[in-house]
Amino acid sequence: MKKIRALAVITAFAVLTVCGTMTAAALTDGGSTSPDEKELSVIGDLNGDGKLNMVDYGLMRAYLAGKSVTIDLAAADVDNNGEINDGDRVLMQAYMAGADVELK
Ligand SMILES: [Ca+2]
Ligand SMILES: [Ca+2]
Repeated sequence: MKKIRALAVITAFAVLTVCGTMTAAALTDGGSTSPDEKELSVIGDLNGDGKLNMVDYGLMRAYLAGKSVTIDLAAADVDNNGEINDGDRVLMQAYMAGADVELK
């Protein structure tokens, strides 16, 4: 019996830990802001909600895949080379991962 109870406690702890981590991750993702934000147009803010996050990255991927999505084309050109391509997507990804990259 003791073994079973110990297993139940460990399982409960594991579930709580996973749930807690997921909640923290969701909160962090939703509230992410960048010190480089500009007032009028946030670079990389493809959906115009004022933040650059996974939603924008998802839109970028969809756009590059040729899907019909509405994005802010000026904000999508994060390396400011005049075109929107995989380089911009990679830069967005690196930026969100916390890499020391500059969005223009
Ligand atoms: Ca956004
Ligand atoms: Ca570009």
